[in-house]
Amino acid sequence: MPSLLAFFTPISGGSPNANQIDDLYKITLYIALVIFVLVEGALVYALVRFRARKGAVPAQIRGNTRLEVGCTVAAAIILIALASVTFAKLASIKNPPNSGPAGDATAQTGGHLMYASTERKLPPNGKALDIQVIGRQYIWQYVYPGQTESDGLGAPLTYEKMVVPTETTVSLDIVSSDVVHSWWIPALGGKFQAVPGYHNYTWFKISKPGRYHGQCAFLCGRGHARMLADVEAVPPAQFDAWLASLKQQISAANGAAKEARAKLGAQTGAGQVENP
Ligand SMILES: [Cu+2]
Repeated sequence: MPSLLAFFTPISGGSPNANQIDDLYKITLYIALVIFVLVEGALVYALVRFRARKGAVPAQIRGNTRLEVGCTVAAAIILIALASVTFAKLASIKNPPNSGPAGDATAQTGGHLMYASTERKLPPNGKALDIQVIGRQYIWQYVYPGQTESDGLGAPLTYEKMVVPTETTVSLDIVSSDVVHSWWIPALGGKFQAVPGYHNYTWFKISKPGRYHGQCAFLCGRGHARMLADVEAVPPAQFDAWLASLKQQISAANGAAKEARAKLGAQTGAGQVENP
């Protein structure tokens, strides 16, 4: 039975906000199931019990105030209950919690303490790992904190696969470089659009190492189907080592590019080379 119900409810298990969304669906589903059984049961009972017999004249009933008021009040009570549960859970879906004690201490601040705004919700202590998600036709790009160059450029970045530390609250800043895309890793929470010129924010916090799949959820052009996304959660120490090696690779590539530009500049004159 649980697996059958899971078919009707969202994927969850990756992050607390995804779990809360799943809980809300389940509560609504259980209430709807009870109503479904009651209504369909009454219908089937009436069909069998009062099935037409030759020459039978059905009872002529015109209105039943008590029944009508009762149905309206019951529906209103259900509606109020669903709304109350939704609003009670909304805060824990929108507002991220602090990172756990085992969370990534260095990554949490990302070199700076962030400030919450009306759009961007942050954990109570203001510390989260800040990753920018950029939608591009047709690939997801992720920019991690920490520049490799003194001029503020050369931030570590990856495509398609995002690597994050476990037990750490990750705050996502979702943007687009071209058209509207939609960021969605079902097990890690709700869907967020990447809209050119706007910032949308969401978060997740993964407790155990693992891999979570998703893909662009908004038709963005002919390569849309290839726009896959993966989030891999690794222990904080492993994340730090991974980020350090990524920075090293980017630094080395920047150094090599600088050298190549200088060499080309010496041959053709610096004015001929782009970005001398
Ligand atoms: Cu797309």
